[in-house]
Amino acid sequence: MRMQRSNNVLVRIAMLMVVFAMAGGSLFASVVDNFNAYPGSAGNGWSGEWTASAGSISGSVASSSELNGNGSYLRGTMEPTGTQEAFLSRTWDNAAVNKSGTITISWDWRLDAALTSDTRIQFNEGGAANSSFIIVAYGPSVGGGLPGNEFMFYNGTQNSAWNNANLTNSGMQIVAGTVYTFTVNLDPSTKTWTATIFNGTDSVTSGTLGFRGDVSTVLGTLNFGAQARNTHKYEFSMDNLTVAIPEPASIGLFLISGGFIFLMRHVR
Ligand SMILES: [Ca+2]
Repeated sequence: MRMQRSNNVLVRIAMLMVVFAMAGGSLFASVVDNFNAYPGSAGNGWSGEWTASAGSISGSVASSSELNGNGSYLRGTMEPTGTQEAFLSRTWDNAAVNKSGTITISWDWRLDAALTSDTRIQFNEGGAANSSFIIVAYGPSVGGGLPGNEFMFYNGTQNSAWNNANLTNSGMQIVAGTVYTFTVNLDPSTKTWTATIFNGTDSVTSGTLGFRGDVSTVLGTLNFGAQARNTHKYEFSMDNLTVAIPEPASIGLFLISGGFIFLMRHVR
């Protein structure tokens, strides 16, 4: 009799583990691009390949001068003309995302040639007006009271209108050749975000910032781009792009731990 109960317990544990594994396969995994291929294809959590917007943009997989020893990476060049905004964009499969949970996006990035005076670079998620996070930086002489060669966080008011006054200095300078690790946390439930930038030695962390757009469900589209008032070349490298949604994993752990408590109570 005792042996039979133990067997039942083992079966229940096995069933719980199967449920956990199934959930892990469809909902709990991080979406990662290690740039072993470019522009990539749909699958592994991505809705499609990398796409290029306006401007002359090229991207290719490179392997020498790795970023943080993470193997092959994306080497990108953009040459926007006039006031064009040039972007490389990729969208993760948002259908499986817990839309009320916190989404953590991280990537390694390097500027491969100093920014020219009136070039602006930008990282963001979403469309222009319905962006969640926005990080920007200008070349050395931008004017308007904005700092040159420094990353800035956009503290949006969730009303979609662009306002330079919403830019807050990060305190992190851009130096060509340095590898930076960005970590961005999106909280769609409060339409807020935070970010950390690490340059291999020092890190800066933002306070709580607002989304630009009034969006409680993010689009899942990541944009890495540049804008120039004249034709300027912008060269960068990127690797280790990860989109992580931790809440479902926590729910899984909760379920499995709850299951064990249930089993322990019934095994006695
Ligand atoms: Ca890589």
